[in-house]
Formats: sequence, structure tokens, C-alpha cells
Amino acid sequence: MPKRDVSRLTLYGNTRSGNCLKPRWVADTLGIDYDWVEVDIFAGETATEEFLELNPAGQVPLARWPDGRVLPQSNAIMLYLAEEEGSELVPQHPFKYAQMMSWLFWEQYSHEPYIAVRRSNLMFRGMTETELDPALMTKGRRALGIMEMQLTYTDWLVSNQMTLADVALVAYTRLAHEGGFDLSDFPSVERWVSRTESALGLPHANPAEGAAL
Ligand SMILES: N[C@@H](CCC(=O)N[C@@H](CS)C(=O)NCC(=O)O)C(=O)O
Repeated sequence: MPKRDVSRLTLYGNTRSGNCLKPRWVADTLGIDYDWVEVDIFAGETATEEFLELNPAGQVPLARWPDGRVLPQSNAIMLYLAEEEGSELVPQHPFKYAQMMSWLFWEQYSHEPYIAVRRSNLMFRGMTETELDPALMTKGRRALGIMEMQLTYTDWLVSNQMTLADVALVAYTRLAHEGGFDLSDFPSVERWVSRTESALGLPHANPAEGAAL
């Protein structure tokens, strides 16, 4: 990993990781300047002494400011960037704010551990379908079903516009096909993925075309 003389926000991340792209999309959407440091997880770059000094958890994404502050955790970084900018990605109303937080916690505990992990096992860890824990598919589909229930009735997960809940959840939902999930079983989720990708200015992650980041 190159050493950097930071003079502005630095985001350490890997562009194949949905978690890492979340804060990058928020920074891009809000016009926040940053330097991106690509970290090769599989080459052990999150386990070097230099990186562990920045984040003892040995994980990306990680935000670092010139004054020495560092912040891990994708959802915390997104939230901080958006709140600092007074962005509408964060609802003002306390209950809507709490609803957004509810989705953010749910994403980390009940969505990412199944959908992202299944994708990672297939895409990056060389596992075959038969080697995978069957619970990853069952619980991942359950998560998609919960999103479908909400998105059947509303265009966005919270409120009548995109919030950080949508940004967090689209990160791996748009790549769910790479984990073997068939989004055509969840038509409202599929439409919401396109809507959110358009709002973020992202290319559509088309299953037929393979990975798009
Ligand atoms: N809850 C964390 C998860 C971060 C995470 O799992 N990062 C992975 C890449 S997606 C990582 O750095 N893995 C390296 C490792 O655990 O050694 C977040 O949302 O930022």
C-alpha cells in the first residue's frame, strides 16, 4: 500500500467491496474531495503493521483525516460525511432518522452477513455451490423478502426520497446475482436497485454482464 502524505480526506477501501463503495458513493454524490487508497485484502494489506495501526480491526473501509482522526465502519463513515454536509440523505425528522438507523443496523446484521458473504465465498474464496452453508441462501432470500415487503409499497426504504438506508442496502443487493440470488423473484427490489443506481449515477449491475462496480 503506498504511503500517503494526506492533506484531505483519505478513503481506504477495495473497489470490489460493497461496504467500501458506500462511503465513496456518498462522497461522490455530495461533492466531497477525497483520495482513494486501494487496499488489496487478499494480498494481506489489511493485516500489515502499518494498516493495523490505523484500524486494529484490520478492515476496510476506513476514513482518515489530515488532523489524525480515523473512522472505520462503512455506515458510520457514510453517516458522518452526510451529516457534516447537512445532506438530505439523512432525514431531519427524528422518527424517520431512527427508521433509517434501523435499516442500517439490519443491513449489517441480517443482510450483509448472508448476501455479501455468499458472494464473497463464490467470487473470491473459490468455493463451489455445494461447499456453501445452505443457510446463506435461506437467510439471504429472507432478507430480500423483507425488503420486497417494504418496497412493494414505497419507492425508497424510508421517507419519500433516497436516504443512507438505500445507499447501504443497494451496495450488496445490486451484486446479489454474483452470490447466486435471483432478484427476479423480488421485482420491487429489482426496480428499487435500478432507481437507486440511477440516483447515485452508477452503472446498472446487470446479471447478464457479470460484475459491475
Ligand atoms: N462492518 C464493517 C465490515 C467491514 C469488512 O468486513 N470489510 C472487509 C471487506 S468488505 C475487510 O476489510 N476484510 C478484511 C479482513 O477481514 O481481513 C463495515 O461495514 O465497514
